[in-house]
This record gives sequence, C-alpha cells and structure tokens, in this order.
Amino acid sequence: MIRFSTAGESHGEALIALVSGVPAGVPIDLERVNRELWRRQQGYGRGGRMKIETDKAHILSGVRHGKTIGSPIAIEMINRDWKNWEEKLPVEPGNAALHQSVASPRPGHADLPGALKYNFQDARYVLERASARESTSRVAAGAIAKEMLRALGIEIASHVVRVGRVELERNASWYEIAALGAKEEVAMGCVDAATEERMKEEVEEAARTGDTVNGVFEVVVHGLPAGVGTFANWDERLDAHLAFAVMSIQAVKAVEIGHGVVAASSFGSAVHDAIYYSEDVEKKPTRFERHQNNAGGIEGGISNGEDVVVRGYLKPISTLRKPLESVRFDTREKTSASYERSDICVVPAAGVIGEAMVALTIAAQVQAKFGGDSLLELKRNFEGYLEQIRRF
Ligand code: EPS
Repeated sequence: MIRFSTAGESHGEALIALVSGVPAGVPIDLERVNRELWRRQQGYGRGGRMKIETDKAHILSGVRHGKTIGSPIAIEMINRDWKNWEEKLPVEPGNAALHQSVASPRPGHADLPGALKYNFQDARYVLERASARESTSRVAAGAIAKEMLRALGIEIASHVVRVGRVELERNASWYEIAALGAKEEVAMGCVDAATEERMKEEVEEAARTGDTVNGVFEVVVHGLPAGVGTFANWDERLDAHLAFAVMSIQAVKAVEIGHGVVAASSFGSAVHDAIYYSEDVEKKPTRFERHQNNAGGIEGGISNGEDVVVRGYLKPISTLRKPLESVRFDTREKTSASYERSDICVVPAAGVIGEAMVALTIAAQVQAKFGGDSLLELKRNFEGYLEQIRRF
C-alpha cells in the first residue's frame, strides 16, 4: 500500500516527506525530483520567500544506487529562511522578547479556527503548519510517485485554465500541456500566449491594489488504462479519491472532474461521450474510443482509458497587503488583519502541487490493483492486464 505523510513548519529548520509502499527497483532521477520542486516555486505573482528558498530534495532513506529498495523513503528539504527564525521560533523556550506573534487573525486563513481549536492566543503556531510551504513536501513525495508511474508509461501534467476573470477559452491538447513542464521560464502556466498575457495583467492589477487573485488549475493523467477504481464501494471510487486529494491542497475550495460543472447545467445528450470502435487493429490499449472527454476519463468511479482530468479551484490567498477587518487576540479590539510577506497569485504552483497529489493517488490505486514488491513484478502484472484489455 502506498502511503505518504509530511512534517515541518514554514519557518522551521526543514520540511520532511515520508513515502512508503513504493515497490523496489523504481529508478529515481534526483534531477527530476528537484525539477518538480523548482516548478513549484515558479509563477508570476510569487512573494519574497521564493527569492530566499531554492528547494532541494535530500533523500535520507529508501533509495540506493539510483533505485528504490522497498523501504520507506524519507526526504528532507532545508528551509533557508530558518536562519532568520532560529531565535524567534526555537524548539526550546528561548527568549520570549524575540517571539514574533501574529496578533490579529486573517479572514480566510486557518488563523482564527486554528487558534480556537489549539487554544493559542497567537496565530503564529497555526500559520506555521497551515502555510502552503508544506506543499513542498507533497511535491517531493509526488515526484517519487511520478517516477513509479513513468516506469509504467503513465504521465501527469498540469496547466492553468483561469486566473481571476481571465479564462482559457479553447481546449488544450495533452502534448501542449505536457510541453509546459519542460519550459525554463514559467509565467502563468497557460498554453495560450495571448491568454497568458491577460492572466498576468490580472495579477498586476491585484499587486497594484494590495489585493490577491487566484484561479483554476487542471491536472491531466495520460496513459492510465481503463479499470482503475471501482463503483463497488463508495470509498473505492477513483473520482472520490482524486477529489479528496486535490481538495486537501491549501486554498483549494472546489474540485471538478472533467467538465462536471458545465454538465450540471446541460442535457445528457450534450454531455456524455459517445462510444466508438476503432478500425485500427493495432490501436492500444483498446479499440474502444471516444471523440470527446467530458467525463474526464472516469465513469462509474472507474478510469475509462481516456485522459483523467481534474480541476482545482483556488480561493485568493488570504494574506492581503490591504488587510480586511479583524479583532486583536489580546484586547478584543477591532483592528486590521495581520500582514506578513505573501504571494499575490499561486495558480501555476498549485497546479504542480495538484500533479503531486494526483500522482500519489494514482500510484496508490495502481499499486492496489496490480500489486508487486518489485517493479519487475508490478510491470508483469500491469502488462498482463493491458494484454487482457487489448484482447477484450
Ligand atoms: C510558501 C511559503 C510561505 C508563503 C506562502 C507559501 O512563506 P512565508 O510565509 O515565509 O512568506 O509565501 O504561504 C502562504 C501563502 C500562506 O498563506 O501561508 C511556499 O513555499 O509556497
């Protein structure tokens, strides 16, 4: 069973990812893992912290001579900013005068519910873990899952389909979306240059007015065969697993599979993807095909062989340079919400985090269906199943 967990705080010494259940023998390319971490740091509208950090994966266990060995994989990412916080946030009691408290909770952030829940008169301890800095660990773990899926020919990529009021108004092909991942400069992560310019203007407007803006990212899984997930039990449906995983990303407030939102206001005849049988006897992995993919590659909680498409809808970042009203924790007086350095827009980065969460979900589902303690065994099972589908 593939599982993962993370630890670490935004201004602590390091972030940690722990992944277990990956079969032995999966090649791990450290450069590709670090490239994912780099991608998460990119995008027009990122804040000052990204100038401080250069996130790098330090693999502590589970990988030897470039391959997984079946034992848990522990990865550490050092926070360079720690040197500025060592005295403000020490592990030991330290000097209280150096403590940098967050006195008035930010609407939209975890500050107030977190303080109430954990009985803190200061939101500092809440934001340290609630911060999206934690997503660094998810991307490191997701990069390991991507390596396993890549060995089976399953790939994952993302792009940005909305920033504020600006929407991508055409379909994007898998090849266009996958090509974005190889770019050396990332602005908005949109496949269409003219739309990307308009997205940047949205970010510029938010920057000018002390505001924030976000939007929608889309993650696409390419090469997943039909048959992963099932309708047999509510908690085994692939779409439910993906929704949980993507909803857990910081700032995500809604998740969509395929064109689920538009489908809710359409007639069935306009929504469902008609089934055809290809003339091409060599067509892989099956001759059954669709000419559109409104279902987002999932029917009845099972992958249907088309690309799996998941969208994450992000609320705007809740740390505003022009803050909203709030209340002081100590005096209960009306005040402005705390402001700390923050991002203005994070949609492209959230897409990379989305890829990681989707990769971990798909890898876990694939491992659950096909099994195997080594990549050799997993591949044999996987290829045997592909042959079964081909012959259907
Ligand atoms: C982030 C690091 C954080 C924030 C951001 C995401 O660093 P810092 O708090 O030192 O500026 O930039 O977190 C938030 C937006 C948030 O609300 O907590 C990162 O690495 O992605």
